[in-house]
Amino acid sequence: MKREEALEIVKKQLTEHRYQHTLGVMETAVTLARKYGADEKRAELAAIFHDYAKFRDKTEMKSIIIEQKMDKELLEYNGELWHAPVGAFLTEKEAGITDSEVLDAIRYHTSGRPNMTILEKIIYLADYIEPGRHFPGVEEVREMANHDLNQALIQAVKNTIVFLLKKNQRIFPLTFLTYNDLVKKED
Ligand code: DGI
Ligand code: FE
Ligand code: FE
Ligand code: FE
Repeated sequence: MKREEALEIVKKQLTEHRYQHTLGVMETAVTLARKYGADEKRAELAAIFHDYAKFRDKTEMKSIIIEQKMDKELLEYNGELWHAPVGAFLTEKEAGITDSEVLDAIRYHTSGRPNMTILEKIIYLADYIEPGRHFPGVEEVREMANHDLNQALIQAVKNTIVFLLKKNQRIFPLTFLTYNDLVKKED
């Protein structure tokens, strides 16, 4: 699918602010893909669709998680986690994207997972550091992303966990598994 067509599809699903975020993720993901040797077209497509389901009704997302036999544990955790796996499902169903690497990058963009592909890492990181993001620590991760994809990713996952802990939010187990897996590989 061409970039313009993909953007047209997601624009209808998003607020203007979220659409601008998506454009930022797209540009950042393509830059990272070029730098770290991932497929630039896949990075572009995954970035465009990564938040496709962000504003879906929570009841609809819950039904999809159950009907599609996704991890039911998701339902015990913050609903903000749901748009990633539901987004992968709807990107295939509604937009006809069937590339499993692209769909997995969408599916795991919020939690990560152990043994992430380069494409998955790039989408997670691009989502975190795109130019529209302004939160403490983001500049450090941007700088790290210029040198070392894995180090930058560890820092982004770590910051996310600490941010959630400070808000007394529960951490989805897959988020911890992602962190442990990345740190283990640095030993
Ligand atoms: O959709 P975005 O805002 O661009 O970013 P995202 O998909 O990476 O994250 C969405 C939200 O999910 C964000 O507020 C942080 C939250 N989140 C990520 N991992 C976890 C989590 N929330 C909980 N409760 N537990 C997690 O493990
Ligand atoms: Fe997201
Ligand atoms: Fe996002
Ligand atoms: Fe530098």
